[in-house]
Amino acid sequence: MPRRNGESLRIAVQSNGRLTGYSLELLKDIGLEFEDHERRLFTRCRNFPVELLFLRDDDIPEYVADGVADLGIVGLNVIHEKRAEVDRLVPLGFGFCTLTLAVPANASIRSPSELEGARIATTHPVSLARYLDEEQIGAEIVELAGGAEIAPALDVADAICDLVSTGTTLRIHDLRRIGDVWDSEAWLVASPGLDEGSGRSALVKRLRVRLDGLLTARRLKYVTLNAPREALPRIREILPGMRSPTVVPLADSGMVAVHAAAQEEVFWEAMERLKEAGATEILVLPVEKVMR
Ligand code: PRT
Ligand code: ZN
Repeated sequence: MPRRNGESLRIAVQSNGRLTGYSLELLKDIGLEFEDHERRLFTRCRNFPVELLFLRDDDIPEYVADGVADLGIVGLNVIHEKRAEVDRLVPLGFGFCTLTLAVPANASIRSPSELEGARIATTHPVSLARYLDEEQIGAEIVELAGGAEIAPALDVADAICDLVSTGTTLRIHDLRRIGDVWDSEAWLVASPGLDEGSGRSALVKRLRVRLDGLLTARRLKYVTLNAPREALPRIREILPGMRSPTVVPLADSGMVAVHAAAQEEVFWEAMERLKEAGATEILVLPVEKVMR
């Protein structure tokens, strides 16, 4: 790995997996320009003092905890599992999954409390052990490197504890969910050793402002419509998240154009109600960036 350039930030990203595409897109959306060189170990950003380090997701918490990387993008499940001492900065809105307990569909077990004495196959032994301890369930943990979903069919285990997102894998293997351990998503995490007031912590602050702007923008919609002036109170009831709209009189007497950012998703139902209230030419536009 190239020597560390003193004042540049190093961000650890999964090199090749479920989080990679989302992570790189996020970094590009907050203005970082880089080539990913098929995600070789290391790349430098062209327009910002940032270096990206491409790693297996399992290694990211430790690299960030040790300060080899200043920031990392990794699933909460891996942070729990590695018991890594990292600061959690921002949940990123992707990589959603749930660590779930499941049994063969025809098993008699209906709830986690009935797992007493059972063998549970998992790739998340630390998280499972903590859960069983908290719930006071005496079960045996069968630790696997992967493929927990086939363990019951091979009679290696009576139940599994694995990540689930769509539920397709459980269905394909004829497994039934009996309970959840916790929910996970990808987080931006930081090294606890990052000095306040140092050049690097100033860079982290800049990136966080951009990230907050991006994540806020994804929730915002920009709404424009024309309406009779007297319909304005009703329109504000239909779009409660609309803050201080701009209202401009139109040449047509009594009609106004309304422009506003709405803090919420604007669904078809809301648009239908706006139309009923007298609004026309209703446009709902995505917002790309925000800075307040
Ligand atoms: O090579 P490397 O070690 O970096 O990658 P990896 O193979 O360990 O991880 P990867 O790329 O599969 O997942 C990276 C992260 O994505 C995980 O740590 C989670 O935070 C998150 N994530 C989100 C998931 C899933 N959804 C997920 N469904 N990780 C794994 N799965 C697996 C699950 O283990 C099961 O085998 O997908 C299967 C179930 O999916 P469904 O959709 O059929 O329910
Ligand atoms: Zn992994």
